[in-house]
Amino acid sequence: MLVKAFVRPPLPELAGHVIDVAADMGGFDRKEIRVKAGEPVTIRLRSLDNQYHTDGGGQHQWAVDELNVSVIAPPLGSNTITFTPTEPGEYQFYCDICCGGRANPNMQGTLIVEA
Ligand SMILES: [Cu+2]
Repeated sequence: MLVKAFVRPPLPELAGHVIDVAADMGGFDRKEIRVKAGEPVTIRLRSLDNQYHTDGGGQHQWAVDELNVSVIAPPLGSNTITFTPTEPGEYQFYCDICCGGRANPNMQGTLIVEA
């Protein structure tokens, strides 16, 4: 637990509408993300796992098939993707890299695009 606290320095400020999502082998730190249709949003995905994880090598993914969006965070690092959802609705986001991939209920959540 202590180690985890030490490897989480704050991330720099980014312009625009940024939603921070963190992932480790236990899953995403948020199961639901709400965004507005027609407004650009940046997902900043952070992996809290190091490269010694045998399953996925510490990488995690945040992907939504219907929106053609996928970003992969490196071990103990972050990566961003910016997109503009156009169709209101509920979409499943998931990671397909680590333990069980998208079949793992912890490694998925719901992106809600509001009108
Ligand atoms: Cu993952």
